[in-house]
Amino acid sequence: MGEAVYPVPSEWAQNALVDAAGYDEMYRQSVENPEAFWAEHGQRLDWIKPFTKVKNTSFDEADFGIRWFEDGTLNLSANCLDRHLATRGDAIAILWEPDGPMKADGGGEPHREITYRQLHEDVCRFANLLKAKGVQKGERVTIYLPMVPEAAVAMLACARIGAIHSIVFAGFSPDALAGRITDCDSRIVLTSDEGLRGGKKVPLKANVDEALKQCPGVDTVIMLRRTGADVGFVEGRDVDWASAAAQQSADCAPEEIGAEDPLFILYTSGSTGKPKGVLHTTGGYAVWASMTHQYVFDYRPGQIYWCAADIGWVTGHSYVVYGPLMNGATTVMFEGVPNFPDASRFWQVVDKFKVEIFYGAPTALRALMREGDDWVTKTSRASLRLLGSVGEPINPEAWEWYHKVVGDSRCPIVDTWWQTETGGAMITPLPGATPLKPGSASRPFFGVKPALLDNDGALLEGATDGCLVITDSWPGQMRSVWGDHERFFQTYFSTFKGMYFTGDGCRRDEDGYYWITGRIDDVINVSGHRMGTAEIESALVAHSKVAEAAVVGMPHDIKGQGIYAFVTCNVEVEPDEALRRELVAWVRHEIGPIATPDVIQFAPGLPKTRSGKIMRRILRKIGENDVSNLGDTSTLADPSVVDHLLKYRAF
Ligand code: 6R9
Repeated sequence: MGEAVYPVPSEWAQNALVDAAGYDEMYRQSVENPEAFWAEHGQRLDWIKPFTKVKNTSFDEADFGIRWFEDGTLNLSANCLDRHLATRGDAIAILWEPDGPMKADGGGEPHREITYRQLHEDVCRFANLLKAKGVQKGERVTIYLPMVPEAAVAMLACARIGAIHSIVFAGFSPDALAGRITDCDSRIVLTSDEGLRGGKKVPLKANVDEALKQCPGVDTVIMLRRTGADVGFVEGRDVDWASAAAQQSADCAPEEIGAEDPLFILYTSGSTGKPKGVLHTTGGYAVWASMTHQYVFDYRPGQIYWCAADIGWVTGHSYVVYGPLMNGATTVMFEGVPNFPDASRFWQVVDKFKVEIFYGAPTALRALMREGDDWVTKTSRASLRLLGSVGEPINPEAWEWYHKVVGDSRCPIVDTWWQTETGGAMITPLPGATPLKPGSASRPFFGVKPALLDNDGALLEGATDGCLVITDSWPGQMRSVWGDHERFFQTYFSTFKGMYFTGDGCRRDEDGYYWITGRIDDVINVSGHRMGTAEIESALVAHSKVAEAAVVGMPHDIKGQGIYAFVTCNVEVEPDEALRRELVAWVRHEIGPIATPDVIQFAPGLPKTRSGKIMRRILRKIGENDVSNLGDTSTLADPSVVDHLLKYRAF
């Protein structure tokens, strides 16, 4: 059976920003002469002091460094707000939809429409409040907020004064929050009394109070009232958001920020150790986020655009807030979940706001697909023109459903491959230029030079499978790991010398299309969220009854990958169902619900080599339910361990 190919619809080929020939030409320029290409496209921003240097980057150990537009200065909040005031001040910047829909009888919470002018004012007031609390340029501000417009206000206020924001997803536990606050040495936390998601309340302030027991350095908590719940309030430390912001002036001149000054830190899981603080700087990130947003979504001012990601993930940073606002977009911000109060929710919001561009995650699509087509087809969706996918590989079946049922076979799908580290889309179709193949992220964006290597680092040509690397820098690339520049180099540039290693496996077909096959390191992708197996293992062994643990991925119909944990208990412990439940609850408590193990298999021992290394290859195969050939097990210290694992495996 040949692969399906969906040609570019003719109205797209005619009207899009770039067509196929345009893509080829721009791509060629971008890789043949990056200096000239980015000197031109760097002009898309308003600079305070224009840059004269464009690219100064090396992936080699001797002169390692990544700098873009390094002598330019700018302010990102001014690029998102001030620059639009004269032309689009009364246009809607943020269309916010609350967790629960309005009821037929008029009850329920209304949506909010925030114009660029209003957002500018809110950001200025909040920036002044941060300054009044002593926040300095370069200082870290931790943001632990639900999907409310104030989250965007907080980000932009930090950018306005040059503070570095570190957003912690509001689903993370107090422990996970505390670790991130401590790592970046932040003394101020922004939160709300509670969050609302899928009709359930999330005790955010209580989580902060709990976390701060471990963080003596935090002296200020600014709390937004979202539900009005009665929560703890520490005099002298806690500040009421609304009343404190209202007292501030609505005038706040944007600070002059160097292109290479930090913009934000975002913690993400890697294959080893605790989560890394991925550091992005200002100028290159801004060029990348705005340019990819414009070209990948063929965005034109006035269009209603909705990225359904949470601001706790990089997709929310680049494609809910920064990219769209730099482009003067109307960006929808949705507090809720796809299946509350029912599985029509996404498409009802699309109809309500006449959304033209919708960008979501395969895991949500798979969950909705399972509920049946009626939830979709009873809505109109006539406003939709373009669909996007991000976060994990989209299986062709879900792609076809998205295309046919959600998009009425009318809307191209841009399957965008990228990472927290890359700042924005890297391998992606452009809707007017790229024929689509379901399941393929297709071709590189301008300036991106992907390559495939074998395990020994040899460059592979033509149609092949390999490890995906990027051979040259692009403006949106992360600049460092917060507090550990050496770890940055080691993690990404030491596996294959002189190249950025993505951690993903990939196939390239005869048309030069890239097909991401998933992580090849010890990272698993659960519902589009990255989890380091090491993190879950360390949570498990922190339990007093657990001696050892090993975690691998397993196939999961909805989540893409699930979490399969092998656990060895202390000798005196008799593992049973109660302990299994206790451990599941424990991991949820230690990290958060996204780390909930799907399977816990108790084992008297883990397969280890004589030198004591866990042979993860065997565990991975069990997790994948592919046990017909476990490979060479002769180097195991005790091969009988494997028999027990196989006998009691979950599938
Ligand atoms: C943006 C984001 C990054 C990892 C990445 C890869 C997977 C993301 C994908 C995709 C296949 C796509 N991934 N997009 N795999 N097709 N379109 O998700 O960042 O949370 O850092 O995850 O997600 O494995 O390496 P992040």
